[in-house]
Amino acid sequence: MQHILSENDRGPKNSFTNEATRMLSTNANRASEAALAKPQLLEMLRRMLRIRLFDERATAIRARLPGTLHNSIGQEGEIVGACMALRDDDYMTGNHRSHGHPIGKGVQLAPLMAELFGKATGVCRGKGGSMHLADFSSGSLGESGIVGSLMPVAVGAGLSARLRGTDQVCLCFFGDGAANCGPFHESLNLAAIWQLPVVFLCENNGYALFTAQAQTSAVAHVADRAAAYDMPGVMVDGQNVLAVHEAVSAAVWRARAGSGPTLVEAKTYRYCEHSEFGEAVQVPAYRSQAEIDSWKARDPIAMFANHLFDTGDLTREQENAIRLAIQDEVDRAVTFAEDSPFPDSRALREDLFV
Ligand SMILES: Cc1ncc(C[n+]2csc(CCOP(=O)(O)OP(=O)(O)O)c2C)c(N)n1
Ligand SMILES: [Mg+2]
Repeated sequence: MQHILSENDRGPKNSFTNEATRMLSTNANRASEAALAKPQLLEMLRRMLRIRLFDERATAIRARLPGTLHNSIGQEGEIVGACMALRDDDYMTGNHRSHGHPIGKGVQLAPLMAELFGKATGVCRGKGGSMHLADFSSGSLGESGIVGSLMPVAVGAGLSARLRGTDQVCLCFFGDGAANCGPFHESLNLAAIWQLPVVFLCENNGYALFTAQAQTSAVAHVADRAAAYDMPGVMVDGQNVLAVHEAVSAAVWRARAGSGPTLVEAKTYRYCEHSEFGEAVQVPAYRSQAEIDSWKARDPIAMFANHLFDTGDLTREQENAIRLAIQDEVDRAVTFAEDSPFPDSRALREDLFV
């Protein structure tokens, strides 16, 4: 088992703190930069901003969208760092926090927003909504409201690649809460036994709903569980997009080479509440403002932009121009969704397996 963080830097058991992950940043920046050219670095920034601005807008208009939605604001670094370690023809599975993953994988904003509106022009023709969307054309195999349910699907995608003789890899996103569900154990075990090309990426944002990970896990770190499945377990600072890219690139390379799965745990944080409803929902006091502020002080987008300012790869004017262009993309996505029709009732029985 490999830990990027040393024993001392990982913090005491049962303490979820960003202190533990701070050490990683400097070295990871250097190593990952060596592999990334400037256009890729700027694309990383673009994709992180796309997730942030898309989810901010979706959250702002949540009352107009059917059902609830779960945003990924604060988690953009781990999503983009992981997705950009993939090839376009690789696969990806997600969960209920469901917009960032497809955006990271390259899904267009307009059909994604239309899906949230339930419109016929959506990626699933309006039948998936926020939580159950997929876009096979980009390798996004699905998002799902049933916690842990897509982990076996990721294993199946890995098995499919093996049987078809391709060198495709499947990246499997799941939360710290899902790590306590049966499908986590079954999926890691089977992927390890068959040495399948799957990268398990735990987005450890510290909480499942209102419950801290420390209260529900016997071990302090999800990555520690890799030992039980005889696969590498790697912890990484999820707020550092380059660190995540480096860790997941190594895991993807290993999977593609036929050496089997890896468990990567990205320590991250969600800024907003678990989910967004149209109406006010009573939230118990389960975390402090000081904790939220400490994570916001290490915002993945701001940290990466500052890094690019330092290296001379980006100016503040360029960052502003990128931000405005993406804001425009989001505006156009909302207009596209608003102007699109709802699915025809005759389409109700299409796309179903009966
Ligand atoms: C099988 C199952 N059990 C419980 C739930 C209720 N539920 C929805 S989201 C959630 C928390 C998931 O936490 P985590 O996996 O850490 O993801 P996060 O929301 O933190 O991104 C729970 C318990 C569910 N949807 N499915
Ligand atoms: Mg969580």
